[in-house]
Amino acid sequence: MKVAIIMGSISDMPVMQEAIDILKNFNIETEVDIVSAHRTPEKLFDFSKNAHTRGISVIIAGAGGAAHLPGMVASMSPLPVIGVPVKSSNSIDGWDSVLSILQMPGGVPVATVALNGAKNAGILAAQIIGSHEASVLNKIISYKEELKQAVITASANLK
Ligand code: RP5
Repeated sequence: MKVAIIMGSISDMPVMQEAIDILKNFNIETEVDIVSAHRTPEKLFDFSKNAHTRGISVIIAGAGGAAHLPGMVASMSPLPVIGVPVKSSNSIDGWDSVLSILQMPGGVPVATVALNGAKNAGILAAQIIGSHEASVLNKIISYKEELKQAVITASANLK
């Protein structure tokens, strides 16, 4: 079971790296590539139509600005697509990225995370895989326990 992490531009990599890192933590194999909806449309079609034949089970797609990548992938792939709106340097506070990924038409869902929320995209992808793979599910359970313990420790340190 592999997670594909694609992004519209190499300029998205600093944000998308967080998804790669967290998936490594969970020992989930990743495939990373740049696929631009506007600059490499043929590659977008090829990737979207074939990803499910290559052992990929979840796709994380990040893009900024007129962020059509996640939605177009979702239009052609039967796999779940998680969209990461990236705040690009010339963006209008990131609203362009958020709205163009979030506001999908009925029938073609993209699970949209927060602006620059690549870490949560990685966790969500792991949870999807964990729903039918016990070893990954156990790692998610431990991860949530660590989050809880961090809050308990921070709270205790205030006293
Ligand atoms: C989008 O345009 C990319 O996803 C990126 O967030 C944004 C800017 O791309 P570059 O001009 O930096 O390549 O397609």
